Amino acid sequence: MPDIVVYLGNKSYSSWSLRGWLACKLTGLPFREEVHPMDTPEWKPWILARSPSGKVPCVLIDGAPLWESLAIGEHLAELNPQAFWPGAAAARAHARSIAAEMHAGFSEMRKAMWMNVRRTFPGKGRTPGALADIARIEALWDDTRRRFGAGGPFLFGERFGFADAMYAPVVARFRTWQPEISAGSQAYVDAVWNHPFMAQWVKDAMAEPWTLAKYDTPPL
Ligand SMILES: N[C@@H](CCC(=O)N[C@@H](CS)C(=O)NCC(=O)O)C(=O)O
Repeated sequence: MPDIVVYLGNKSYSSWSLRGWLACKLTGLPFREEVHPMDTPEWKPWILARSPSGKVPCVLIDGAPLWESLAIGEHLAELNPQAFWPGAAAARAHARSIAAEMHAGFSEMRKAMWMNVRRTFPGKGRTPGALADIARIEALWDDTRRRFGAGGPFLFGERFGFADAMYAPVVARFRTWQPEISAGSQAYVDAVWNHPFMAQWVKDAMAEPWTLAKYDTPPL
């Protein structure tokens, strides 16, 4: 069994950390986690001593670093392939495409509606760019669920997989900022939010001792 350690930023605020941590959970294997508060004087030396990119998440697997959330998902999938990606080739191609689209995109929404699982800022953050990104995300979720999601509440049906993990921070953002979304999107948000992995992350975030004012202060 490989030895797995994952380095993370604040569970309250670090959306990329959430993706990497969910990938570790999807392996079904035990792993250790180390969380360090971001935006503190000790942060940069701490993460640079552990992550080649100086960013979280970073996974140490048998002593070798693995970083960038998409690479983490692809590599950890080798440990438990059926948990990460759909079995059918066409569904798997689609899952990889939407995971990559999340990794590369939606910068306007990410900037205007940051992740803060402890707070709600309803009605805020609705910049034109954020709303355009949200429209694309809703269309993508709807298309995926219609084509591949029969039989369960997740993007590819019954099982919460790596594509869901990539969108889990968007789910958290939608709960915080509460943009107007369709009933179908809301059902997906609720399913992901209530998944036991997500519930564990949120519980841990609630118990964190750190606060970062810049993420706790909504825009005017
Ligand atoms: N493309 C990276 C993004 C990683 C990233 O931006 N992580 C943020 C936290 S959410 C970070 O480490 N920020 C702290 C810093 O840059 O010092 C991935 O997919 O993992």
